[in-house]
Order: sequence, then C-alpha cells, then structure tokens
Amino acid sequence: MRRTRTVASTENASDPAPGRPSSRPPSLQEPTEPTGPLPPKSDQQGAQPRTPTGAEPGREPSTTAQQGEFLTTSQGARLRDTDHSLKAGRRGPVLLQDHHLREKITHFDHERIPERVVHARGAAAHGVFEGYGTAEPVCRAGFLAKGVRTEVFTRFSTVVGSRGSMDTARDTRGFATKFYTEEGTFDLVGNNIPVFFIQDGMKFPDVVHAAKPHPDREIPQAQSAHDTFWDFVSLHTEAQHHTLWFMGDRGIPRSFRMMEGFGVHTFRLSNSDGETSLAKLHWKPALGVHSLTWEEAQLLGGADPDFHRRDLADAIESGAYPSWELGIQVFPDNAEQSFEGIDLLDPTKFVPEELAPVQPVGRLTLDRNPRNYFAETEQVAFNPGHLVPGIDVTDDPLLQVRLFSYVDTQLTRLGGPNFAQLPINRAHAPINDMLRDGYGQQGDHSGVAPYQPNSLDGGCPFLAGEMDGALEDLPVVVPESVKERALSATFEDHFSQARLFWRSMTPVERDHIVDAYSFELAKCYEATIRERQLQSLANIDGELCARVAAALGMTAPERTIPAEDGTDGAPVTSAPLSQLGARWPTDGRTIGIVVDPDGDNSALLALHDAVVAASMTPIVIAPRGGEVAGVPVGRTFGTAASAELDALLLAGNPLTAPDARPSVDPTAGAPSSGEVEPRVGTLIDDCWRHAKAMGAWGEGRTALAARTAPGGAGLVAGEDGRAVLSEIRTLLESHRVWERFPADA
Ligand code: HDE
Repeated sequence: MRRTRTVASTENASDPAPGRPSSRPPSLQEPTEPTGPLPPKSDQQGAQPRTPTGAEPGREPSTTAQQGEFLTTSQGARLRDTDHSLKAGRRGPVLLQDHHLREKITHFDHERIPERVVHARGAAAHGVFEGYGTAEPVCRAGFLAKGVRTEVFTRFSTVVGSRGSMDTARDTRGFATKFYTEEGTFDLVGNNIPVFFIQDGMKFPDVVHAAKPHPDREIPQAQSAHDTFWDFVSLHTEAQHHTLWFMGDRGIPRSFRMMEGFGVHTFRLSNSDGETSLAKLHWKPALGVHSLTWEEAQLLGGADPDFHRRDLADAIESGAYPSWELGIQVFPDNAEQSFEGIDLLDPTKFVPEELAPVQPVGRLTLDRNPRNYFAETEQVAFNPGHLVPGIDVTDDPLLQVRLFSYVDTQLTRLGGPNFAQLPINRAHAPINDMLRDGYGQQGDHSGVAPYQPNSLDGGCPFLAGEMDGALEDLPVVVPESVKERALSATFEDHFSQARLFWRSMTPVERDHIVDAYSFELAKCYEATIRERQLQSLANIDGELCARVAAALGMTAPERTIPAEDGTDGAPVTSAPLSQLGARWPTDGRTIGIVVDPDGDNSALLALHDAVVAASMTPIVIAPRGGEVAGVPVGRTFGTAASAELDALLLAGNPLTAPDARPSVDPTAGAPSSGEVEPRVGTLIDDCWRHAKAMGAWGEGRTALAARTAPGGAGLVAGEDGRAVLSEIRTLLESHRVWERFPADA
C-alpha cells in the first residue's frame, strides 16, 4: 500500500490492496493515519492572522520542517513506521537491532550543546550594512566604501542569565554583528554600554562567577541583585562605572531595536596610505534609546519572558525593519594612546561625544528573521579577532584576552575546531585555508600539499601582497618595558566618569538609578557589602549615596577619594548620555485598542489599518477572543498588560461593567452598572503608572476620565479615533509621558 505525505483517503489508509494482508492491524493504527490536511482550527479561521503579526506564513518548501515525499533514516532509507519500536511480540521486550529506534533516540539524546558561558540568552536577525564612504580618510575597509552592501547577522543577548532566562532582566546587553564582507568576515562584538566592568581580561572569570547564580543553590537566575555580585563590584571599584550604567535605564531596554551599541575598546584604523588612527565604534539606533520601567521589566519577566525576542521578530516580520547608523569617534594615534587625558586603552572609560563627535560611516538594517534558531542564532560564533584590512586591535588588556577566549570557547560549545564551516559562520569571501581534518570536518579537500610553501600543488595557494587586499600587521611601536603583572597608573581613576554619567542624567533618570541601587542592595544579606558599596557611591556622588543610604536605612559615608572631575577640559555633563529630551520615530510601537464587541465598532477596522499604515502594531483588547468588526482580538481583558503596550486607546464604547459580569479581580468587588469594567480599569491604572500615552473618544472617554486625574499629562480625549491616534503618535515620539514621574519621588 502506498502512503503519500498528503492526502490518502480513509479507504486507502485502512484497506489493504486487493489480495494483500494489511501491513498494520487496525489496533496499531494510532496515531490516526493522516487523511488530508487538517482543517483550520476555529481560531485560525476568518481574518485571524496566521502569524503573530498577521504576515502570511511562507509556503515554499524551504519553510516547511521537512522536505521530500517520504520520511527516511539519516541514511535515506524510507520508513514505514516511526511510532513503534521493534519488539519480540506486541507486548514483548524491545529489540536492540531496531536501528531506527536507536538512531532516533541517540540523536535526540545529543540534541543540546552547552550554552554560552556568558550571553547565553539571545535573539538574532539577518540584514544588510551599507557603507557611506565617509570613513575613507581613516579606514580602508572595503565594506565601509560608499554604496557597498554587505550581508550581516546580528545577535543581541543578555549577559548573565541562562538560555531559558527572561529577556527583561536588569543586565548589560550584547550587540554582536557579523559582517560577511568580500575581504573576509568582520565581527563587531560589542555591548549596549560603552564601558566594561574590568580593565584586564584576567578578571573576567571572577566577575562572571560573581554575577552568575550562587554555586550552592544555583540562585538567583539572571540577576545582579545578590551578595556575590555586589561583593565583587564593591571590592573592584573599576566596576563601579559600568555598574552605574546598568543600574540606570540602559539595563532594562524597551527593545533591542532601541539600544545603542558600542565596540567598547579602542580599535586602530588604517587608510589606504597606511596612516593610522585610533577609533571607537558606535551603533546609533534610528528609533532612539528607550527603556522599560523597572516595574514593567519585572512584570514582563513573568507575563512574557520572551518580550525582546518577540519584539524583534514581530517588528521584522511586519516590515518595521530596525536600523542603526555605525559611527566612529576618531583620535590621533599618539604614543600615549590617550585623548584629552583619557587613556584609550582603559575599557572602563568612554570619550564624551562633546570631545569627539560620532561620525556616521554606514547603516545597518535588520530585515530577515532567522529560519532556524539553533542553526543560526545558537551556532553563530563571534570573535573580536575576526578583522579585515583597515581595522586592527589595540593593546587594551581586556581586548587582548578576548582575542584568545572566543575561539577557545567554541571548541567546547560547538564541539571542535571546524565551527567556521557551519553555514552561519561561513565567510562569504572565498576560503582557501590550510586547516585540515578534525571533528566535524565538512571539507573534502583535494591535493596533497596543505602546507606553505609547496611545490607539489603548484605552490598554491599564493600569499597575498598589499595590493591584493591582504590583512596587515600594522607596524606599531612597542615601548621598551619589563614584564610585569600590573596596570598603568592612567587606569587608576574609577569614579570621575561615573560621576559624569550620574550628573548627565535628568531627575527622572536619577530616580530610576536610586531605585535600582536601593532594590539591588536591599537584596544583599551581608551588611558589610552594602556598606562597602555605599562607600563607592559616596566616591561617585554624595547625593546618589545619601539617597540610596536613606532607602536602605543606613548611614551615608563620607567620600574617601577627592572628587576630581577627570581631566582638565573634561565636560561635567554629557548630553548624549541621557535618553530623554528628543523625539524619535514610532515604528514598531504597540498600540492597545480596548473595545466592547457589543458596542459600535464601525470605525474599528479603519483605525486598525491606520495604526498599521503608521508602521505600528495594533492589538485589539476585548472581553473575549475571536474577532470584532473584522479585526482579530489580540488580547482579552484577562491577558492584556500595560507592560506589553506603548500606548492605550479606548474605543468609543462604554466599557462599563454590566451588573451580571463576574469580576476576575477579587479585590475589585462586584462592579455595578456604570462602573468601568474592572479589568479595563486596572489596565488604565497600570498604563497611567507606567506613563503610557492614553487616548479615548466617544463613550470611551468616560472610562478614561473615571480612572485618571483630570487634565493629566499624556491623555487625549476626542471625537474621532483617527484624530486621537494622531495625537497619541506625537506623544509616543518622546517614548513616555515623562511628566507623570514625580521628579523627586
Ligand atoms: Fe565576551 N565572551 N568576553 N565580551 N561577549 C563571549 O564567547 C569574554 C567582553 C560579548 O552573541 C563568549 O562565543 C572574555 C566585552 C558578546 O554570540 C566568551 C572577556 C564585550 C558576546 C566571551 C569578554 C563582550 C560575548 C561566550 C574579557 C563587549 C556574545 C560565548 C576579556 C565589548 C556573542 C562566546 C554572541 C561572548 C569571553 C569581555 C561582548 C566566553 C574572556 C568587553 C556580545 O568567549
């Protein structure tokens, strides 16, 4: 009997061919033989989107899990059964000779690989980088030349949490980009914070051991709010600057799409005349830099631990492609390798943009989601040592250690030395190496002479000269010195740039920082750790220290290190460090629209389409699932959460609670007719607290007025949904209604 992959009539499936016994008695027919494609489930019918963003799922074979007509073994033998092990009798023991069983189980047993030792949790996307040509005076890298388009793969990550941890943990974010250039692959493996915890890579295992869960109970997961972390940063005061950045709002980004990226280290660039410069590399997001509130981050950790991953994938799927400008700060390549008194080799220091402007050199656009998480996002192997002609490393002692670590870690994580052959890691430039054999070798190399020079393979391949675009070891002078385990005295200032960061914050950002320290340190059991950390805060800024000490119920210590503001001429504040004050595009923002399906929803479809046309994502929120006026319901009153939304609209329905409607909130009491539906009321309250713009029209205005302060900031009431939407969009350009946060709360 021939069983096809798709439709086989019931008759065919159960009846043997004439004259032949059935190969499988009816009792062994489970699971049911497929009789054709299953009909859509009820929630897949009608206008219900097939993917989270409503995009049509791909239908081409490459997007299906399997291809080909028949299920086979790994050796290509066709299988007639994959549900039953081969047994001695139906109830007998399983036979060792069952090759398919052993292959299936063995492969499954080995499906997992070790997660990354840091940056284990991540999400990625493909895209393209286009050079502006503006880097040419300082850098000869071909991918930066005007109009050159280079394929890229970017992976964002948290640092501390395991692969299954939540996206919204307070943490630094990784921002790693692989440029598949014609001159070889260039990896820019950076973070969303321009400075790092430590000055010497030798300390990396220490800081990571301190930040990871405690080794006895393996808690807490994806948290810095615990004793060992604060023990480390209070003992290694060089970590104070970086820690202050992620105690600030940058530790809880609204979206990967709304983060800056930084190469952190200083790199050495060279132009086509062989002249060198020092440079720092920056990614500037088109959507601006925005964050969650701490309450949102915590709520999302439970309600949607995949928030950032989902946000990135949904934005790309819906066509709101995130983009960043690559920029460089350029410094003279002087013997001191310092600029305006800032040691450029110290990775705990950044250079304020007032001193060295960030000059745009190209644009990155992420426009394609990975097809297979494991094959691409999990197996991608970045390495800061993957360089192209025109970009070289410096002697930053953190970077130098990284140059060793990244290949080394892949040997365990990806199981051997041939990980560069995995499709996601393969260079797009021609590869002609002499690396041979080893575990996982995919190459079937010909020839007999994988060595240089050789005469047996015609001397091939040849070495490239300068004119052939070869990598160059720049002739950097190494000053006469002695071997020693020590750091330069120019690395000793641990506090003045932290002070610069703190002073550059607006009042509301300072509030968030004080709250974050207060939360984190209150979670430390050891009083000595809290005291030592307060001492560091005192050395950063007296006000910061006093406010955190007050929250902890402790005495603020006096500073022990004089507050010298860096170097002569260093700014006391730096405007680009604050996230507030500008207006940004609203692409990919999420707009919740609360509706009553029994009300007048004649304008809902047009409103929905207007949100989509504005490159934002509408989520209709209704008491029950299904569809309202041709628009699918995205969230019910029971599942909608302010933290998932950027703004809330209350459609022109009464949104009151009928007497009979049961309340799901036991604290809300029985609603009476005329009161705001309790779950809608809670949603409005949360959106108010999270400083979300809110709009209402028609009868929806009653609900908004009932739960918010009259004349409150960021509230829009109108007659018409489209007009309200337009005002809400303008408010969203500032990300949040900042006036709602009391400046000195
Ligand atoms: Fe990493 N880092 N790192 N790191 N790092 C890794 O490499 C390491 C550092 C960064 O999405 C690991 O493939 C050492 C700074 C990112 O796959 C590992 C030191 C910066 C990612 C490693 C540092 C980073 C990693 C773990 C101190 C910002 C994720 C798995 C000397 C400039 C890349 C892996 C991805 C990953 C080592 C410091 C960024 C173990 C030893 C500074 C974004 O090799």
